[in-house]
Amino acid sequence: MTAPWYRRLADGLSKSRERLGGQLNILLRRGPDLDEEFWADLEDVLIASDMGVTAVTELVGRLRDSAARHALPDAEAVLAHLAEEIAEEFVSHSGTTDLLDDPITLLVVGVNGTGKTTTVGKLAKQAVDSGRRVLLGSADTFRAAALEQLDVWAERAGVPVVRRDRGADPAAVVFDALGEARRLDSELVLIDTAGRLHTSADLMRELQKVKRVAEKESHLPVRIMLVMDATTGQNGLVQAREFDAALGVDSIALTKLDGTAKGGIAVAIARELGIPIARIGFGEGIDDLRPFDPRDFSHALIGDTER
Ligand SMILES: Nc1nc2c(ncn2[C@@H]2O[C@H](COP(=O)(O)OP(=O)(O)OP(=O)(O)O)[C@@H](O)[C@H]2O)c(=O)[nH]1
Ligand SMILES: [Mg+2]
Repeated sequence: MTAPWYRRLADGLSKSRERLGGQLNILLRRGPDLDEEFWADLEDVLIASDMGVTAVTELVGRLRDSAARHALPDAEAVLAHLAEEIAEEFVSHSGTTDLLDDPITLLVVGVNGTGKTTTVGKLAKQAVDSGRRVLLGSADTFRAAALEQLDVWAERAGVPVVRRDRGADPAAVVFDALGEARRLDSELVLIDTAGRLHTSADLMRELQKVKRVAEKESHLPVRIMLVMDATTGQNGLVQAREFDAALGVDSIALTKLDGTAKGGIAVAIARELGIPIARIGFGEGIDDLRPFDPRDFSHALIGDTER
């Protein structure tokens, strides 16, 4: 029987699944032969899903080796094994992370509009529901509606939120929030930050200052989560490298997977950045943010509707 949450994941990835699964079916219908054309076309289909040339070359190489050893006799056998090889890219290059299970202060960063505030809200609600003491800090003092937006999520989750007026120094909000977190003995502190372009040196310096203050004031270990919009595709990798160079990114939340047919970008993230994906977002609802499981994700991505 298929678990309801897997159904939801598969639904969330339906654009990718329809595209990728459809193209793989076309490959299958051409017949069982594992000739050069089959391997070349398989590579093309996977590269078109934004997995990245390096990852695709690697995983198709492993499938070819298996076929040469007669472990995979025909096209159907190769495609049946494909999800496991995709999962292996995550396992061997980035692994997964359970950092959100630990007591931490999490700085949530990323370029404009990737889904930071929404992700903070969903994480807060989920953590509260599992019985943890959560505190939010609103270090986006730049955007007019940011404070109200976080307040709505805080209310929904029933958690305190520390804020200052618009235009205040984000590092000062973090200072206040972490003082309050100590007082309340919070187990998870989520700090929402303003969206910024990775190319803006001033704004990246501002984040470095926020991190320094957090490390000084937090009673919990400080970790950085980068929120990436999956619809940005390969450009997201460039952004991620800059954030990583400036701050050291511990984990990634990959959002808006429901809005793209190129969900393979998750594979490129693992292979090319080596940073584990902690959460995936595939919708606007509170349940549409989930821990990342390489095998479930890979199966949902290429078209298995049951698991
Ligand atoms: N479809 C879909 N929409 C999402 C997802 N995550 C976030 N969104 C939407 O994306 C929009 C932007 O989300 P925000 O959370 O405000 O993004 P942000 O990164 O905080 O934006 P800034 O603070 O302006 O940089 C909102 O309309 C969200 O509902 C997702 O996984 N899927
Ligand atoms: Mg925001």
